[in-house]
Amino acid sequence: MDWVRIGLVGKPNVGKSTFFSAATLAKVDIANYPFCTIEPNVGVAFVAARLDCPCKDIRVKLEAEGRIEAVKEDDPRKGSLCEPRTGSCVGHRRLVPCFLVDIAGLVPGASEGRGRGNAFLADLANCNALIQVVDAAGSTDLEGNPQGLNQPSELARARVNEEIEFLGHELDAWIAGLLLDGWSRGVRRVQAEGDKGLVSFIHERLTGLGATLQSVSLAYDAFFSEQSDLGSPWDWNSDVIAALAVHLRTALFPIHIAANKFDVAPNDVLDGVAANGVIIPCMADVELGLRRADAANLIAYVPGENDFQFSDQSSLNEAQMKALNHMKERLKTNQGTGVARVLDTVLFDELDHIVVYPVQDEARWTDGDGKVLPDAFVVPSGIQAKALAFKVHTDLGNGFIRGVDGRSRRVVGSDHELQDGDVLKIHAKS
Ligand SMILES: Nc1nc2c(ncn2[C@@H]2O[C@H](COP(=O)(O)OP(=O)(O)O)[C@@H](O)[C@H]2O)c(=O)[nH]1
Ligand SMILES: [Mg+2]
Repeated sequence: MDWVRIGLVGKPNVGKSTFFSAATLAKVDIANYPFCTIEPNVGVAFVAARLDCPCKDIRVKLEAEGRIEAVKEDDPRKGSLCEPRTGSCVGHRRLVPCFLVDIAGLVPGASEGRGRGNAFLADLANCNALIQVVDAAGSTDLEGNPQGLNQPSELARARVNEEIEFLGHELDAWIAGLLLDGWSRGVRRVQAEGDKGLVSFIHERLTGLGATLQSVSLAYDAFFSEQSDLGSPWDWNSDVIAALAVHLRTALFPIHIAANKFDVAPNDVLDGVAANGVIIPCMADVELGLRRADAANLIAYVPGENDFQFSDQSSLNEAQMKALNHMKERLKTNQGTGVARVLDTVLFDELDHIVVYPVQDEARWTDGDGKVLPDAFVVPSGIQAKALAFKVHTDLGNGFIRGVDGRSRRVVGSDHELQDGDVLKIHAKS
């Protein structure tokens, strides 16, 4: 089971744990996944697939054939017909899982082993993407000490920029450290192979961080075109290696920003703030409050939306009513809390993933037990049929014969590229 892993990182007191709690509030039964040990700072967040669940197609067909009735007003599933093994589906809005990691311990000098040191950096390395939670209100200093709310926007903006730079510098220093260790000796060893040898040497050094040869190669080219009179790589001093590390870091770690505490931040705080990933305003504690109120049946709130409905106003006391009305207003002005939006953007746009539905019966879209569309896999866009088969089961990958597209019923080969929302049957030798 390789679910996408997204790390939440940032200085103390910005709202990482609040974001984590809000996004992972729904409990998920990990017992179904015996190989999945889960650490306390790792949770499962559910993200809505961008396209309707294919159970909508099933409903449309069955209704047209007069085999089922139209959706009833009071249907709790709002028409969904699938039986998700993990996650849920209401109104054909299919929720798919990803891991979220609350990575504490970003302190100045982490790359030199301060704070949690290498444990902190190892957490980062195991993530497919990072979201840096920053305090958009500028209400805390770099160590997380409270500085008061209602900061002027120039100061808040300066603090946000400082936070973003700070994480970048830590990662640069960490990468530079990995390169510097045994650099001249290692580089001499590959000198006969020229630039190509150098790139694969760097790649070898950084594979633990999830570096690909392609990303290292691009970063190296960008670095190389910027420098003049480089001389022999084994003579490069630590400044040159640090410059190389900056290019490698931006290629390896796009850092997406959740500009948190936006409810108390100056409106224009993000003007001119730049990151090497997306920047999305967030209100993690509003999200947490709403999800809790929804779980307690006080309101009906769908994460990502910019409004909610009261369930039974008479059951609310005055304080609850006031707090919820306040959140209602915040939701409207900010167009949602931003929590679902940042996860959606990172998973589907930045990581470029899609959701596909492997089935065993290409006509009924069921598994071997007759369950309808039980699995929704979050996979890289353009994944080939055989690679998907391997994700379902190693035996299915090894024995791959052909696939059948669930909609067109066409036979597809091992290199057939899947599209978002595809349903696929895989035939394999057993
Ligand atoms: N105003 C406001 N406060 C928030 C928000 N998110 C978190 N906080 C508060 O910020 C403080 C630190 O939050 P926490 O999640 O523990 O931060 P962490 O140290 O980064 O894990 C807590 O008092 C939270 O209630 C937000 O969106 N708006
Ligand atoms: Mg925390």
